[in-house]
Amino acid sequence: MNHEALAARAGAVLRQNDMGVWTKAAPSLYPHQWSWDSAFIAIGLAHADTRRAADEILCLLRRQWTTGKVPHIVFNPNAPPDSYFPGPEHWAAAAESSEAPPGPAQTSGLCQPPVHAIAARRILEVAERRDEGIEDARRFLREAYPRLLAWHRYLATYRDPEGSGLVTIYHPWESGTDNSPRWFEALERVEVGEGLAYERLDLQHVKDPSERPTRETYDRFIWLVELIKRTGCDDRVVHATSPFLVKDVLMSAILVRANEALLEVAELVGAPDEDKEKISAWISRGHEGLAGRWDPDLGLCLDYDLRAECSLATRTVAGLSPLISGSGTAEQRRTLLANLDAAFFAGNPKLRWPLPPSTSPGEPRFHPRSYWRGPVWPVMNWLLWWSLERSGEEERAARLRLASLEQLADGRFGEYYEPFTGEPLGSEDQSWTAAVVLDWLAAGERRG
Ligand code: 9WN
Repeated sequence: MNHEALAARAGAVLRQNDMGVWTKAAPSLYPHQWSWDSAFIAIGLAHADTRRAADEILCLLRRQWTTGKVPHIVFNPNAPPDSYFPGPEHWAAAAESSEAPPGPAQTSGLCQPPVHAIAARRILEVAERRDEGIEDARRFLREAYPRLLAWHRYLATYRDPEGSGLVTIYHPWESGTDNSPRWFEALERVEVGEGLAYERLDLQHVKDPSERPTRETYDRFIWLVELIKRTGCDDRVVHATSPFLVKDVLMSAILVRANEALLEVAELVGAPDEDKEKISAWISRGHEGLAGRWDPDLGLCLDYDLRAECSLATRTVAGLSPLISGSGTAEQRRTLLANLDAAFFAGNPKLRWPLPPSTSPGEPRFHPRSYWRGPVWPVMNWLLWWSLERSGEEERAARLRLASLEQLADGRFGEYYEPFTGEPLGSEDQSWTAAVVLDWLAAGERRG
């Protein structure tokens, strides 16, 4: 497809999944609003309609918990009851928390990576570039700012009581890279209790079960949800009791960039100086935290298991996190860039396109079809591209963008891609894939 046809097709996918003021993550596999998906979706939507993009973010932020947590799923009240598990019925106990939005279960009790402030900032940027809807975008930022600040404060406090600059997750679903071998050892330590009975619905939506997590992994996912629900989704109790408690470097790196965006928003909306000082302190702390997770042997950044008190050493794209946050020394940066291009990542000669697989093909748990265990994810490439551009790596960023557009040129907008054959896997017409295509195409137009 040429770029014009690709843009039209991406726009059509977003319209097809559009629910008015929010967008389904995928037509049937994911019938609800997912947190970080919506942030990427807003970035894509902004190129067609900045107002609609702003609504996407606001709709999610209006379901924020009183602690500041932005939930990982906002449920679609009209989704068929057997369309996604665990759905609102399963999270009903979470809705009873006094911190949850009032009324029947509207959200899950987890959260996901905080891409939202990056998206919010970008909405105004696009409005200014198009010279259209600027006042409206500024109004949106004024409305979103206090909620975004509360969200980041939640991550800096409840999710980092140690003040380490690193975000703690309670469940692999919170990382957004659920099935990644990053979590394998920590998950293996979780003992599934008695009486776990549930029916998986995800396998009805994919052709090949190997594209989804195994039964053993899913049991642990659902068991962890069960334990979190038993605490009433109380952060302090989860911290004290959960068998799975991990410092996530990718989420922490995204938070650094999101705090940078929030700082710009704070400036734009005339926020008080103490807010800006706080946000700046979060940024410095984030860089320090990530620096502390550098592994000189692997030349990557590693997650940390708070329960087992050890690093989780696996080569996944999350290891490249300092490239996303712009952290680390110049030498570490050179090492990371060399590793990105190395044969164990995007430089593998067998790859269909030179794009980093979610897990290095050199890892024993690498699987080319299973989600997050090998396939290439366009949204991860968007994050890398966007950050590389920001840190002056324009040429490398341009290569990543062009290879990504080639990968997506068939207009099927897979959720993820088999790294060697380029086959789209998981869901097709995945909203965030269409959204990042729109942003990449717009970046090409800017360059003429
Ligand atoms: C669980 C919606 C979400 C993404 C995640 C991706 C996948 C859900 C699932 O789909 O996770 O949240 O059921 O597999 O891993 O990153 O936000 O697209």
